Amino acid sequence: MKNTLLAASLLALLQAAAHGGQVQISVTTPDGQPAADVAVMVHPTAAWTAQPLPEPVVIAQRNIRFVPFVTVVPVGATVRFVNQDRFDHHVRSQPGGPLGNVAPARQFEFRMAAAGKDPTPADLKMDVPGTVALGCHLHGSMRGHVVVSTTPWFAVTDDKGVATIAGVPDGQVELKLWHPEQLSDQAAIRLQVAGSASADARLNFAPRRRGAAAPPPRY
Ligand SMILES: [Cu+2]
Repeated sequence: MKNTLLAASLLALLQAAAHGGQVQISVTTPDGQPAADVAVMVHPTAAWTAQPLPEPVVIAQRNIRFVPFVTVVPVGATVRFVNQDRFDHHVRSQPGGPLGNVAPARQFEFRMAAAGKDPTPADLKMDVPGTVALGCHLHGSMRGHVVVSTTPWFAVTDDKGVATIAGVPDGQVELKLWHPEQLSDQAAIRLQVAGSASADARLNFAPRRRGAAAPPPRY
């Protein structure tokens, strides 16, 4: 009986180690509203084991928008652009930041044929860490963002301002936050992960509201 219990708890420990911890962060604006579209990257303080690269990460062109608006990929991953609109797009990287002075981590430009015509997806390997603002030559209002992360643990906050990151190794971690409109870096947050951990954060600026009624921000 004792041995069975011991074996069971050992197994639980091993499983916890294999799956890692879960980090949840809740991000608000300076006036306490939920902050969506915040990229959250979890950097363990200790060295970590390299993680396998994900399958190509899809950014759709849908209804004259990039979907999702903010995409995070680990460095070395492939981003796949897929045009789901019935007209062409002409995707390009462009300078980012509210002042338009942040050089894209990778420069590219390509025409995407309309869906149904010749919907060949365009694959791009993101091998330089940083950020890339996305635009379209044909539709000036189209905006999107890619964060190329040096850590494999990340997520983007949802409409409730919440991001959940699974599989984080136990131990001390630093959370780094990024929002496309930020002028200066957000304060890093230190956390101790032991199975799970949660944190609250407040942006150091008020992002413009983005929704169905409001046009995407223009820089
Ligand atoms: Cu377009």
